[in-house]
Amino acid sequence: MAAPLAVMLTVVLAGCTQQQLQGWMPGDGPDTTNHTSGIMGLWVTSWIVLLGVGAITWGLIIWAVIVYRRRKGQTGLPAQLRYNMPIETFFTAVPLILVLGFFAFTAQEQQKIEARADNPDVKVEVFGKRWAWDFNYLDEDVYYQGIQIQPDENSDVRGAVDQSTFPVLHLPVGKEVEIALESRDVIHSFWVIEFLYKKDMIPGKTNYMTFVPERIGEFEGKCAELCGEYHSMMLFKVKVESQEDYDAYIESLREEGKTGRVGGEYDANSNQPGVGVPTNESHED
Ligand SMILES: [Cu+2]
Repeated sequence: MAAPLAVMLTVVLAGCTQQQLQGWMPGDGPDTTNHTSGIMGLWVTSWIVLLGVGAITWGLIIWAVIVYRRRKGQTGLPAQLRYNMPIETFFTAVPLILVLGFFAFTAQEQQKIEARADNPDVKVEVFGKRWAWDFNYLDEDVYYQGIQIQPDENSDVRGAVDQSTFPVLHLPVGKEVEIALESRDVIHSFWVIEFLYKKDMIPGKTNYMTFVPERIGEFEGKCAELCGEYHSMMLFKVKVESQEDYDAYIESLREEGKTGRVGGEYDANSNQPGVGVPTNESHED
C-alpha cells in the first residue's frame, strides 16, 4: 500500500508551491535550521493522512444518510442490527494504529530536536526578563543587555515600533548552537517563529535548545508565554550571519566594554533555588 501512495503523493505534490509543500508553516523553505524540514514533514504528512481519514468518514456518513433515508410512506423503525465483528474490529484497530503511529513519529522527531550536543560550537545563554532579553555569548565572554522595544514616534501607523530598539541575537550560520534559557522574573517562552520551535524559560531552572541555523537571514522572535503588561512588546530578532560577520559583532561588543556575563545577580527574584541569599557583593560585580 505504501508504494502506490508514495507515487500518488509525488505526482500530487509536484504541482505544489513552496508554501503548500510546507503546509503553510512560516519560513521560506525547509532548511531554516537542521530541525525545520523534519517538523514540516511530520506536520504535512499528518494532515494529509488525517484529511484522507476525514474524507472517507464524511463520504460514508453522506452515503448512509442518502441511501438509508426515510422514504415516503415508511413507518416504524428500520431493522435493528448489532454486533458486526469485522466492522467493529476495523474501527477499533485503524484509529489505534493511527494514534500509535502519530505518537511514534512525533516522539522520534522530538527526540532528535531535544538531543543536546556533546560539544556545541556556540553557547549562548538567554535571559528573559519583563519585557526584554539579555544574551550572554559564553565562549566569547561578552554580553548584550536588551531594553524593551520602543514605539516609533515618527510613524503614523498605530502600534508601530522603532526597529532599531529590537534586541538582536547574533548566530553564525552552519554552526551547532546551544542556547541555555533562563528567566529573571516570571515564566517566559523563547520563540523564533521560523525555527518552528519554542521553549519555556522558567525561573530557577535552565532549559536548553540545540540546533544548527542553516540559512543566513533575519528572523523574528517573541515571548510566547503571557508574562505581564508589555508581553506583546517582548520581541527580538535573530540574525544568522557568516562566521566573519559574527566575529565582527562579538568584537564590537568587546570594544564597547561589554565583557563578562550578566548572570543571576540581575534577577528580579533573589530567592530562587541556586541563587542563594542576596548580598551587597553579588550586586556589585
Ligand atoms: Cu515574556
